[in-house]
Amino acid sequence: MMSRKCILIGAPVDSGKRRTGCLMGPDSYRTAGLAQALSDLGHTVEDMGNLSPATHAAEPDDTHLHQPNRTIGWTNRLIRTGQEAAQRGLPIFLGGDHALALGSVAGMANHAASVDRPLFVLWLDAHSDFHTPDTTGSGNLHGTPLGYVTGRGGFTGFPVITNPVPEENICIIGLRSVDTAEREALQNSDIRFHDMRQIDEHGIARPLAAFLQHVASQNGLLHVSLDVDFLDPSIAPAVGTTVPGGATMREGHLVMEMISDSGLMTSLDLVELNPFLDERGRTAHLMVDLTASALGRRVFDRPTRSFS
Ligand code: HAR
Ligand code: MN
Ligand code: MN
Ligand code: MN
Repeated sequence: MMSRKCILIGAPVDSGKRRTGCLMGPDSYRTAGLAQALSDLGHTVEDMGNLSPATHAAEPDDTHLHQPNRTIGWTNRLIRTGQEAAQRGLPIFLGGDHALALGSVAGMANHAASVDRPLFVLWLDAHSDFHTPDTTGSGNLHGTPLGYVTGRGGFTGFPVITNPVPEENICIIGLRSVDTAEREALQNSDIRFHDMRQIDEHGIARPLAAFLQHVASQNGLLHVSLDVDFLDPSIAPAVGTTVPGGATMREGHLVMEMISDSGLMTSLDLVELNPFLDERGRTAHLMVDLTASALGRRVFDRPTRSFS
């Protein structure tokens, strides 16, 4: 596995929903030993510390949306910082809730355009996060990043999307909680999406391999957005929006190992960890272990011989 320069970007975004606690995420990943795990794999690690949102207006008091202006401030900050970091290494965004991905993905899309390569996005999540400010029932902006980066309308006051991510460049795996408006929009889109039932029937490796092969064939950059709730709550309880029936420990690791084998990943979000809800740090540790798998940790250097 190639040695990478990993750039840790603390993004304690907590404005994307009403239940707070994700602001403790970046320090929880640090406490769980993320930097050491990466350097043990031979990577260089730079920690940029924790960012704060760019200056933004006070929140309106008459809006359906929760803290839109703070999320706008975060989006501005993360687009700029992410784009700059991507020129120097592999940004790892330490969330923070999933509203951080409005900025991280938009920043990666700008970076990809600047090097004249297409951006692909692998979205590992129980939710599709494809709402717009007009369709969200909850008003929680962590449910909107894929709507924003694909260039859907309604994001008044947010940075204008200069490089929309084409729908056909996005693959969502792990779905089991999709709102009606999202379901309709998704079914009318070119996004590839795989719900848990499909994974139960056919396994998680097949759709992932097909997507990775597609990314490689297009010489694409690959942004991976890992939402804690992709995983089953029995192994990853530290998240506000638990949905039963999620990915197992081995499905999670297999996804990350295949990403590592592909050599395609150029940026990563670790989102929705709420350390306030964790049990002795187990979810933070699991997220660190999954990140290590995505960056080359293996039991053996090559596949073991099978019995035959
Ligand atoms: N779809 C629901 C909403 O928009 C729940 C969104 C939950 N999103 C996350 N990230 N936790 O996936 O409110
Ligand atoms: Mn999400
Ligand atoms: Mn989710
Ligand atoms: Mn959602």
